[in-house]
Amino acid sequence: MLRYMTAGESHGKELIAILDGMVAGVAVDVKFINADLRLRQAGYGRGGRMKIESDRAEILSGVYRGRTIGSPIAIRIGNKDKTYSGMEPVHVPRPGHADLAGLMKYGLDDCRFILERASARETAARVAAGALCKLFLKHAGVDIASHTVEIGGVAVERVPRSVKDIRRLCGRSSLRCVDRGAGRRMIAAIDGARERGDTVGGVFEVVVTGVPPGLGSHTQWDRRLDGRLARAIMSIQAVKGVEIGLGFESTRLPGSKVHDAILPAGGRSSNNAGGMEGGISNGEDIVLRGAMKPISTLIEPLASVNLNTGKAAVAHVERSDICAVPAAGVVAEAAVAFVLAACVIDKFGGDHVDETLRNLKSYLRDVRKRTGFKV
Ligand code: EPS
Repeated sequence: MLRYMTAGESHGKELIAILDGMVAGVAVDVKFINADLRLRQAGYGRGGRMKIESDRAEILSGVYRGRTIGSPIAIRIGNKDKTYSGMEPVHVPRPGHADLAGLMKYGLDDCRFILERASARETAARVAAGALCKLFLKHAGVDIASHTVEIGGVAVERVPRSVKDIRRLCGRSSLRCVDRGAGRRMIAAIDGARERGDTVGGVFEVVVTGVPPGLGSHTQWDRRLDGRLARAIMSIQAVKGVEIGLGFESTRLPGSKVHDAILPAGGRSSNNAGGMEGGISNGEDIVLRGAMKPISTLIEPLASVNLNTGKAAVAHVERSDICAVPAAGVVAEAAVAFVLAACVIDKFGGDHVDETLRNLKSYLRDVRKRTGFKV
């Protein structure tokens, strides 16, 4: 069973990710992990913290001579801003953050004890664990990319449907957006929010290619791949919605326009299902979207209450981002990579990646024989 866990506070000493259950023999390229960490830090609209940090993964265990050895993999990412212990207590919770709900739950009186862990800084550790899962998935021919489809109400007018197109069309876009015109309008929306002391949210899309059919299962709610992916995306800080394939749009169309006809040689006439039917991957690309609310820390803060005095007060303000949608896309790639790696290991087993791949190949051979489809 593959699992992972993270530890660390936003302004504490460091972040830690532990990935347990990864098979042996996976080639680990720290540069690849660091490239994802860099991407997570990027994107127009990020705040001052990203100018301070330069996130790098240090692998502490589970990798020997550049390959996994089957034991738990601990990864460390140091914080440059480790000012936690010297920070002022926060008594006015920020609407939209975990501050108030967390204080009520944990019986504490300083919002900092909640916000330090609730912060999206934690996603750096998730990205590192997810990058390791991507390296495993590479062996199986699975490739993942993300791009920004909407920010502050400005949406792209064209959507790439392949990982290759995403990589080609995103080019040097600071928003990782394939539509240049829309990208410029998104930047204007972020600038406008900054001038008003406000923030903006948006939507990112993740596309996965090379997914073998048969991951997940229709037989039990918690084995359904769509459910597992939706949970993973929804668990990313500030995400308020997840769509798979055509998503909510499919409710506005008749069945004849929604379902993807099956072609005689295999493949589909369309991919509105987003690569999953009945909670099982069907061999098409997985396509899903996450909706991110605007960051909750506002320079022009909303009304709140000072929990020490019980009196009305404006919410606490601290350094934050205006928009982090492109970064959320990178985090979502990691979240998806983890779920897919876990499902591949569930289905094909093995303790060494060669064993997993042998099982995968023999299964695909069998599917080809039984269906005549190219899988
Ligand atoms: C983040 C680090 C944080 C924030 C942001 C994401 O750093 P700091 O609080 O020191 O500025 O920039 O966190 C949030 C948006 C949030 O809501 O907590 C990071 O590394 O991604």
